[in-house]
Amino acid sequence: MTVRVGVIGTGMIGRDHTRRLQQVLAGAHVVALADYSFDAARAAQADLAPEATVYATGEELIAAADVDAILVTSTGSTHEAYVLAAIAAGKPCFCEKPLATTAEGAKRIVDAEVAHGTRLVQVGFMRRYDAGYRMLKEVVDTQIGTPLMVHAAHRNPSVPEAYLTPMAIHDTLIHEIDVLRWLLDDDYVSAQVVFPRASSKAHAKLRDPQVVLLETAKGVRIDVEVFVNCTYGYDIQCQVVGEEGLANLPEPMAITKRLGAELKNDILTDWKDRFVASYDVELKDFIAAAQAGTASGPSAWDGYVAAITSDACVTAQDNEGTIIPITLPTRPALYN
Ligand code: NAD
Ligand code: ISE
Repeated sequence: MTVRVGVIGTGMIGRDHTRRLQQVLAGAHVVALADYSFDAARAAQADLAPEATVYATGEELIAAADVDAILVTSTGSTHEAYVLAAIAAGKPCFCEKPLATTAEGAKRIVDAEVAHGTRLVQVGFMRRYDAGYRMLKEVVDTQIGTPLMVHAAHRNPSVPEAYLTPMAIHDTLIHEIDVLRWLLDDDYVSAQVVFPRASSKAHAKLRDPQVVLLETAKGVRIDVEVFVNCTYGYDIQCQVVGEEGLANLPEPMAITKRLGAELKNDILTDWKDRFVASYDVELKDFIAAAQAGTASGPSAWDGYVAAITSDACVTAQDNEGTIIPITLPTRPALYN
């Protein structure tokens, strides 16, 4: 069965996912598009999905009889309402991160899905599908002994002026929040943030870099450097230290050059290139589950836990050095 998909939000990643569904992956076809900017939706239609219908609102798209499944790739603050509408319509829904911009909003989605009784939501935490993280998890699970510590870094070459201090958590660290929980099969119990000497590229509304310290229920200590104006490239690092050894996330494949009396490798600069394959695999997973009328992969519960953890980290930013406890509610059976 070919899944007929409606895409809400045809900005950068909405267009990229539409391209994937239309040109790369089998089993799905984009039949509907909507964006707050009608011109943006029309442009995506012209460039990527000429046969799709453009709807004036996301709500109309969700209600359309010929739309089987929904992709929510609009601005983060709009996700909650669209995901709730998709659940109410009983349609599988892939939602880019964040699931919602508040923990309360994410909880409303969990409650709605639990009331529906089966999974319909997949959150766009694509790193769980990355071949490097999967190899790392296999080694952590089987070879290096009990994990004790994680040292990680999330570095972007630069960010726009509108990117502010809390976005380092909600927009950027959120990937580590999810993937490290998955990697360690653990949950967080506290967060703390400290700010090193500021980069000259930081400004009044953006403290950069920052170091987030997380502690897990099993006692693992995690430090993540978030440095969003690191200048030199897009660089994701992750090292897990276990009782008997340590394991590093592999570097992306790159040609080693001996050139001009130097030995060098290029470093990627764009997150789209770094995780290009994992975006394909996450959507393949979404299509396969949607064909059966359900969802798999990162769940609404994972989105909710990420939102609770993000909120604690933002509180920790506002109270530099203070350890902020993280308490999770009981996980509903649907997510076991
Ligand atoms: P973008 O600004 O390029 O696109 C967002 C689009 O949403 C715009 O076209 C805008 O007009 C539209 N929009 C705004 N309000 C809307 C509404 N109420 N209804 C319908 N459309 C609306 O942003 P982007 O970079 O494509 O990011 C979109 C989402 O994807 C964000 O939540 C972001 O965090 C997430 N994202 C995830 C990753 C990842 O690595 N998984 C990467 C980038 C972005
Ligand atoms: C962006 O929104 C993403 O999700 C990227 O994966 C992340 O690396 C970047 O920091 C975010 O701004």
